[in-house]
Amino acid sequence: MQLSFALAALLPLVASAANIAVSVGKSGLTFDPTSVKAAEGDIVVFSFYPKNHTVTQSSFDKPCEALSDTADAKAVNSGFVAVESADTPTVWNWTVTSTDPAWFFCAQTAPANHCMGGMVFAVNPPADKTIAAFTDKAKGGSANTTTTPAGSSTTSGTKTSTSTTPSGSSTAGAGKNGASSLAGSAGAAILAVAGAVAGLAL
Ligand SMILES: [Cu+2]
Repeated sequence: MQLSFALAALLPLVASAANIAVSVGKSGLTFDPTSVKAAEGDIVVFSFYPKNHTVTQSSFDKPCEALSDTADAKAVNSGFVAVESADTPTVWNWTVTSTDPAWFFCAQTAPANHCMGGMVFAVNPPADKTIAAFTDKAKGGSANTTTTPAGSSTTSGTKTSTSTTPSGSSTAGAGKNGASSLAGSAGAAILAVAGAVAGLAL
């Protein structure tokens, strides 16, 4: 009787220290999940995926700026964790010391700024400071005008194709228009040339 009573009293204690799994950079520039609820004593088990990310504590107001150590607490920072293969993620644990909200970002900035790409994470975000709001702030970053979560990597990728495609298609269009108006004024040779140009452009 007494023993079972003691066990029943212990069970909630045992159950309360949880391991919370979070993957870092597993599918793009993301923490997954983007936020968790954690109790004091819980362990957040971060699994780092390629290529090179961090878990760095920041603040709600400045998502992409590392928090400084205070007299009370050391700011949480995994440092850069370089990982070769997605088959062997590197695991890093952080034990939650308080139920207060804690905000994190990835400090990688090359070749793209991961934080401004939305790579942020929160523990116990309160109702008035959601992870969505935190992510928006991160994406706004220091340059509010550059919206893109897709960031610089996608932009540079698209730049090449967009600069070639419009110039190519507009040349072809001009060639065709020119061809039809020239055909009206009977320039057969020029029409052939225009056709060839249009053909080349296409
Ligand atoms: Cu990252």
